Amino acid sequence: MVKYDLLNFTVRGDHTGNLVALEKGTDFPFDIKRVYYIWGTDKNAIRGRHAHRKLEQVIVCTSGSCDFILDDGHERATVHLDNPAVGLHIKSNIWREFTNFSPDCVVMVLASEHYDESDYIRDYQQFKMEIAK
Ligand code: T46
Repeated sequence: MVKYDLLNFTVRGDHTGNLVALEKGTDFPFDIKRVYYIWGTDKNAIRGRHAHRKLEQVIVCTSGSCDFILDDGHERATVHLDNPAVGLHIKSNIWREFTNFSPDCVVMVLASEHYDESDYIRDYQQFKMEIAK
């Protein structure tokens, strides 16, 4: 089984709408050092195609939907994200691709580290080699 978690955030909602607050220590599995978001992606584009050596991330589809394909080198799992109150928690050494973007899709990512290209494994054979060590 590919290891990942789906975090159900507490929603503070009333008749005017909904709010999710994520606070260090109480609602979140790590200290957030970076936030980025992705939108305006073609439906069939495939993003990702890499793994991280150290980085942990929580991925939230704040609008619309998309599919994350996770691969631990042995098995694959597809996670459909379409709920802003759910976060996909991915730890290190998981190959990820994401696709099937709805036109209104906005993917927000909360990351445990600053951006560091040397943390990326962008070649699948290299990924297989590193996890076999
Ligand atoms: C991930 C998935 C879910 C930066 O300069 N700073 C940043 O913090 C990030 C994330 C990217 N970049 C630059 C690097 C590339 O020149 O932005 C460009 C696009 O990045 P990339 O091709 O890595 O984007 P995705 O959507 O394939 O992957 C991103 C994250 O990089 C990755 O960590 O897990 O989103």
